[in-house]
Amino acid sequence: YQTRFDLPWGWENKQVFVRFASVNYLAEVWLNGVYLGQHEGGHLPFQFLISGALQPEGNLLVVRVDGALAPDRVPPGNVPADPLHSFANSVNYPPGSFDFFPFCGIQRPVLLYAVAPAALEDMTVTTTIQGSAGSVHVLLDRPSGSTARVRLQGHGADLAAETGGDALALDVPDAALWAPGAPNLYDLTVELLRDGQVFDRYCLPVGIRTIQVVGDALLLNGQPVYLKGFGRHEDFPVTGRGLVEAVIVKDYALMEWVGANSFRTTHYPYSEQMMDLADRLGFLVIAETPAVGLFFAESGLRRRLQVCRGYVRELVDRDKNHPSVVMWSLANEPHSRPLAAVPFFRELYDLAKSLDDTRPVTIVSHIGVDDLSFEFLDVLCLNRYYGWYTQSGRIDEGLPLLLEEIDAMHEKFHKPLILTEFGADTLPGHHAQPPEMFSEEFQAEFIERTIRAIRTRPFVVGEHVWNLCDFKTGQAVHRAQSLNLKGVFTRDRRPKLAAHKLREIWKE
Ligand code: GCB
Repeated sequence: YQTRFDLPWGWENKQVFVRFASVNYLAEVWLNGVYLGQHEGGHLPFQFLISGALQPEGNLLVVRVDGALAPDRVPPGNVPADPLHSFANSVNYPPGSFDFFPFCGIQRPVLLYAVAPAALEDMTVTTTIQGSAGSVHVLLDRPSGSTARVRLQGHGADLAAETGGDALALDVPDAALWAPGAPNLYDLTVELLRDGQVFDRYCLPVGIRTIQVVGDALLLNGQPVYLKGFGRHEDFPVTGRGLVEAVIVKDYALMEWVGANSFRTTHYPYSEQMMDLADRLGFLVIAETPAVGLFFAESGLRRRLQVCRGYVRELVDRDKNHPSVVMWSLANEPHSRPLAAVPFFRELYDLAKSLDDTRPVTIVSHIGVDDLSFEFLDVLCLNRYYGWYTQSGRIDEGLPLLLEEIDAMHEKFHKPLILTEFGADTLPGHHAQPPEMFSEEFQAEFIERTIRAIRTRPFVVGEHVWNLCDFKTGQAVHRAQSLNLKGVFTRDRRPKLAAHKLREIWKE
């Protein structure tokens, strides 16, 4: 990819950066023939300081993108047939070890931005609650010799404080807490001053809320919370994974219509536009790294771990200030049985906790009770397809197995459990009575009965249907039209019967 641009007027004495919101998979970047660097992995932002390489006019920005699928990349692809990695043995083309199309390229905006010569580097905002009061804790990474002035406004509050240090707290009496259904946000403004002059300013919406795991309960603002929602994909006809803001707005409208309060960013971090709206609309988000389809054969393992460490850092860095984000998911369906997986995830878990000790950390598993990483992870997340991939067509046989399995997990680990995937492929317009696989009736019944069954277990704290919409995937014998058809909406966002059924249940 290449493009030319002129330096905007007035930017001569500033630090100018070029920022890529997502390039999948490996990006190498040049400006005016000067190599700026590279970034590995899609769905997370990166930037380069380009002041030194800029000219006033006709700057040439060049990006080379390498989207090859390889076993030592994350997510992996072209994995040699290996007993440790079941997906590699199925026929999937292109050969990703995951079930979605490996769209590559520049998928989100590329922006130039300019900041003051010495600027605020970073800020971390966390919140606590005591009775009806809330506290907003602000941690600043800023140039020395400056003073920070912090102001919090909204919901009748107008609070201010100044510090020469790095940290301060603002106490908000009678705080308007953030929650689904009441996504109250305050406006936080941070100004940096030197000799009484403001030289940098940053604004951030802040939601006051807490999230905790206590025993086998998940508590939002100290009260049990239940997640109703979906896994989803950034996927749309024609544009693939390229950002389309209208689709984001549409998807939120559909999720609100159906009564969802939550989603997981399956299987990679979603766009920043999506995350901003989650704060504003009041959705609880499980934010997932791009680590899907991990396998633990020795070859390439250290490298995959290094890449995953980078993803955890970059994800927490990007999304830590979103009140909507209530949990980090380190990976989806790692092939975790080999013992090598345990130290691998222990390292990632410790890293995530060291970066953010305010949110629960999990992985989303298809191993279940034998997944030893659940010993230290905070929440049990399970993907299950009894009645679909196994006991096909026999919901009656599948449901007792599901209950037996989640009971065993609870018995062993005593932690809250979310059924993070369940669903059935469905051809829109195909009907059957009695319900049979691929009919709209089967999907609606499958979803309803699964929900009613798991809700009999008090340790279950959430249900995420797979998937919000049908989505493009690789070619495979079980993927007609190269689509995964488990959407309760079609790929062009029309409801199937199951969407109406969910709306009944979730609005009950
Ligand atoms: C899963 C995966 C998801 C797939 C889904 C399916 O367990 O996490 O990526 O798309 O199953 O439909 O097979």
